[in-house]
Amino acid sequence: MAERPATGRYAEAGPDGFLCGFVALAGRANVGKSTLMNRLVGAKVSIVSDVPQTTRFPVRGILHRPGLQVIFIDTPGIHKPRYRMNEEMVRLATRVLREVDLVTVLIDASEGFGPGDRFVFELLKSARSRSVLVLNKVDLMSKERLLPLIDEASRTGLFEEIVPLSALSGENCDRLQAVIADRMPPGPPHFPEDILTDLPQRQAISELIREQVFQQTRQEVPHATAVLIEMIEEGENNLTRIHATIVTDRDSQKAILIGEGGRMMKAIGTTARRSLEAYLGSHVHLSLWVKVKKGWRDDTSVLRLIGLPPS
Ligand SMILES: Nc1nc2c(ncn2[C@@H]2O[C@H](COP(=O)(O)OP(=O)(O)OP(=O)(O)O)[C@@H](O)[C@H]2O)c(=O)[nH]1
Ligand SMILES: [Mg+2]
Repeated sequence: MAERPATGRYAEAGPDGFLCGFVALAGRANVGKSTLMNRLVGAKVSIVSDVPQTTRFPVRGILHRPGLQVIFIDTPGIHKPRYRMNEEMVRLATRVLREVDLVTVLIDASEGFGPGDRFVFELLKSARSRSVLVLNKVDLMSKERLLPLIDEASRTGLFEEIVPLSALSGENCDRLQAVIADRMPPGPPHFPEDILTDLPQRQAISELIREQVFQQTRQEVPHATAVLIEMIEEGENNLTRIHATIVTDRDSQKAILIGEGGRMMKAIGTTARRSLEAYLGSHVHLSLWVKVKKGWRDDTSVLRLIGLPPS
């Protein structure tokens, strides 16, 4: 494990003074919240794709350092909801802002501030939580373009610190970790040291399959898709059998998900199986079925099954 940094509250906490706190990662969709959480925790905890609205419910990832525990909460991207599902996603993300010790707001610095970011700032104001700003994706831009962004962000008066970084390459992520550590309150750890997330196994499995749908399909298809786990069976010879249903909204989307001669299903199944094997540490036999359930994004019984219980 890393040594304590040489300066700041974290270093001053002393050998017996444990710090433990909750930190939300918030921002509009696709700015890199899940990538950053995985980077900070040092493990793949939350799924990532280049499709906006990948994360659908808050996912916790836990950082362990000597004398410090940070419970990060990766939240769904804030966006304009068109379905009940999206209303619940935004509601959960907004609620988390008020429940944490610190909010880390992300923007995609390569795109600059947009109306979506400003809307997030308004939510942050109402939440009245302490906050820091991350200017993410600096690997995609020249450093000269950073200064005006830092100026504009400081003028909002909302942030205690502004940290430019790249969640993807890891550049300057240690700086953010130090900024966060110095703002954690004293308190005992909430989780044992070997726990990196409290996401239940069933949900983690469903997420890893959904990640492949998001990475391999385009346009409306990923948004119109959910993954329901029907069966997980640990068999002999270190083999886990998993049956999952991919639910989608329309026949045309089902056809895309299956693909010509079943090609898309096969591609999703093969990559999902590999990531499930890495996650479970066993061989996996994965059976996938596609089912059309029109209007499922407004159906609270389905939403409950995918971790979005109605408010
Ligand atoms: N170049 C670059 N790409 C990044 C960086 N961070 C994230 N990305 C990419 O941005 C896309 C979105 O990343 P996510 O981590 O899923 O973003 P998110 O904010 O969690 O998105 P939602 O869950 O949809 O709200 C992915 O393709 C990432 O690989 C970065 O620092 N640099
Ligand atoms: Mg995400």
